[in-house]
Amino acid sequence: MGRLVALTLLGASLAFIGARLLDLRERINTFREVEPVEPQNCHLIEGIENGSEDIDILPSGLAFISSGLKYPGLPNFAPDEPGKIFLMDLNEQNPRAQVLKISGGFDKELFNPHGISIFIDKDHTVYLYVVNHPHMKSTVEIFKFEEQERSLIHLKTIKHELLVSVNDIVVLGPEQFYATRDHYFTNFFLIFLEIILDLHWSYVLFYSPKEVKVVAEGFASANGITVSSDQKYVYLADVAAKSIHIMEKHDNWDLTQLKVIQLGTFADNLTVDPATGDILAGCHPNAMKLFFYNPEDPPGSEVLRIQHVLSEKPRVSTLYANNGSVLQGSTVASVYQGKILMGTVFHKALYCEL
Ligand SMILES: *[C@@H]1O[C@H](CO)[C@@H](O)[C@H](O)[C@H]1NC(C)=O
Ligand SMILES: *[C@@H]1O[C@H](CO)[C@@H](O)[C@H](O)[C@H]1NC(C)=O
Ligand SMILES: *[C@@H]1O[C@H](CO)[C@@H](O)[C@H](O)[C@H]1NC(C)=O
Ligand SMILES: [Ca+2]
Ligand SMILES: [Ca+2]
Repeated sequence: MGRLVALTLLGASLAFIGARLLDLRERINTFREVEPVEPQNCHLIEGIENGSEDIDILPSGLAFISSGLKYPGLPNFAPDEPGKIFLMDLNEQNPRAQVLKISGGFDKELFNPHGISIFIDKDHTVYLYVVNHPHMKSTVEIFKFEEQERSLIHLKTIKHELLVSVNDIVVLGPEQFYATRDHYFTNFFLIFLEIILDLHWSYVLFYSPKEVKVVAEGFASANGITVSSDQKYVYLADVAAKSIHIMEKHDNWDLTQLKVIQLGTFADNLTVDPATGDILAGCHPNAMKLFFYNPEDPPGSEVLRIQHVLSEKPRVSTLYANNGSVLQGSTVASVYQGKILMGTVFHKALYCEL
C-alpha cells in the first residue's frame, strides 16, 4: 500500500514537472521566428563585440554603454576580459565607441557591469551608477564622469542585504534609486525551479542611505526599469512575464500599479524617448535560443516602441527585428534626435536612422 502511494506520488510529480516543462517551452517562445524589420542606414558600432547590455544617453548626446556582462546561463564570448563602459558622441557623423578610463580605488579586474543609470546633480555634475557583479554578487558603483578627460572616477560602492540579483537601476536623487531584483534565489538550481514553477517572487527595491525597502513585488522577473520624463511614473519590464508594468510613484517612494501591457516578447531593458515620452524596449524574441546558444541558429533581436503609454490603448509597434544574422540578443534601445542605438547581452551594438 505504501509503495502504491509512493508510486502514485512519484507519477503525479513527474506528470506535474512534465506539464510545467511543456508550459515553460511555450512560455519561452521556443518556436517563435522573427520577421525582419529594419530602419534605414544601419551600421554596427566598431569596437563593440562582446556585449552592450545597457545604454543611457545624456541630454547632450553622449551615450554610456555597459559592456562585457557575465551572467549565469547566458553566453559570453570574452569570459576572461573584465567589463567596460564605452562612451559615444551621438552628435558625430559616424560615432565611434571609446573605452572610458576608470580611476579611484576600484577593482577593474572584477568589473562585471549590468544595468546603468545617469544622474545629473543640481550643480550639473554627471554621475554614472552601475550595477556590478563582482564574484557574481551585486553592488552598485557610483562614478563621477569627467567629460574633458573622458574618464570615470570611482567614488563609492553600495552594498546592502536586499541588493541581491540586481539587474537594473534608475537613479532619482543623490544615492536614491530604484533597483530590480531579477530572481529571488541565487543558487542556479533554485533559480531553475523558480522559473519552471513560475514563482512571482521578484521585486523592485527603493534604496537611499536612510531607508531601503521593497516598493513593488510579485513579478516573475523584474528586469529593466526607468522613469517617465516628468518622473511621476515608473516603467518596469517583467521579462519572464513578457509584460511592461506602468506604476505611479508616490512621495514616500512607494509604487502602485496602474496597468500592465502584454507584449508576447521578452522585454529586457527600457528607455524613454525624451522627445515623445514613448517607451523603447529591447527584447528577446525567443528565450530558448538565448539560453541554448547555437551559432548556426542564433537568438534574434527585437525593439518595440510603445506610444501613448498612459492612455487607454497604448500602441505597440516594432522598430527593429532581426533573426540574429546582424544583431543577437538585443537588450536595450535608446533614441537621440531621430537615431536609434541598440545594445545586446553579449553581442554587438547597432546604430540606425529612424
Ligand atoms: C571580444 O572577445 C574576443 C574573445 O575574447 C576578443 O578576441 C575580442 O578582442 C573582444 N573584442 C572587443 C572589442 O573587446
Ligand atoms: C539589459 O538586459 C540584460 C539582459 O538580460 C540584462 O542582464 C541587463 O540587466 C539589462 N540592463 C538594464 C540596464 O536593464
Ligand atoms: C536570417 O535571415 C537572413 C536574411 O534575412 C537569411 O539569409 C538567414 O538564412 C536567416 N538565418 C536564419 C538562421 O534563419
Ligand atoms: Ca538602465
Ligand atoms: Ca536588463
